[in-house]
Amino acid sequence: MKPPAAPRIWVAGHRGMVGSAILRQLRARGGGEILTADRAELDLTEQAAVRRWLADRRPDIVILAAAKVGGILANDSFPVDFLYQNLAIATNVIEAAHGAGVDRLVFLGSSCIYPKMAPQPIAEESLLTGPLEPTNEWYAIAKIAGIKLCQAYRRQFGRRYISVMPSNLYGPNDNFDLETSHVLPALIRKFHEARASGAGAVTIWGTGAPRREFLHVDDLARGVLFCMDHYDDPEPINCGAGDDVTIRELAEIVAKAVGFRGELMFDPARPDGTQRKLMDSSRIAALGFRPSIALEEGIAGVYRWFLDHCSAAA
Ligand code: GFB
Repeated sequence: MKPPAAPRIWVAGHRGMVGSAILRQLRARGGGEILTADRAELDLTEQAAVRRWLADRRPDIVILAAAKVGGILANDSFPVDFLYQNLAIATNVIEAAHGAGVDRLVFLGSSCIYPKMAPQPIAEESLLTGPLEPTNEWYAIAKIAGIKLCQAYRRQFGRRYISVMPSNLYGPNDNFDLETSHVLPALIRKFHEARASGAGAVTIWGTGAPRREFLHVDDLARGVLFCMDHYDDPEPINCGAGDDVTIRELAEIVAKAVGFRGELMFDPARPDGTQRKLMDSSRIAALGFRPSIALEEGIAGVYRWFLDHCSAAA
């Protein structure tokens, strides 16, 4: 069954970095109706509430961008939050979408679903071929369960539910809290504060040697809508930038964007996490999608966003 030309699309998690970027893309392209629900109106970890909300609103398409997310330290420190909340959100929304007759759903995962030692760049076929990276296995297990649930609804009920796997993401509306954030917003804030206070050095977690692939969230949002329109297979589909940098290289780029000229120190007592998780995004490229925002350009834009929205609190 094809979705109608002007579909009703529910973006679950529309206040987050990913959901808000998807909302911007949907609004830019127009047509159809966009549904959202604030947390006060709908708690996605409450099954009965999610069932009621979906049965009442009956969207044609669900984009599941809601998740409990955080950087390496948050993932490692709060295993219950990352496993339970993400499992609950995925199972509640996917089950209730099916119950409400939703035929099309896009589930968002993460590159950390792939085994720690997967061959690089990591193809979709690597899923469940080896042990996970321990610092984020709780989150990864919940995301793998979400992928499998989409596959199960497809197999048992013929639902056209798909899963998109983003690489590490960055962009507006990110979390800039130094304890719970991902590396890129943390570095923006650390360099900004060091420049403002005249500090001569900034300490970066780990050795600086791990490599990460960073995709701007606006590119991801375009990729998600592209997959919604053009992808309909059970296997997850990777959506990454196509290249990666070391954390040291990332720090140099961020320091330059922020105008910090002091020393970069590394703290090996902090976890590095996996050494590399560059994804193979050739499947989505073959369908016709390519990201367009270069890392330097994207970081400069996010720093402007940070100055406009967060620097007073920083
Ligand atoms: O971004 P991040 O927390 O996520 O860390 P992961 C990436 C790398 O940056 C690690 C280093 O090697 C960190 O040690 N790093 C250096 C820092 N300085 C900092 C800092 O100030 N803050 C942070 N956070 N890192 C997450 C997973 O893994 O990636 C999630 O925990 C999710 O499950 C997400 O998949 C995309 O790439 O290590």
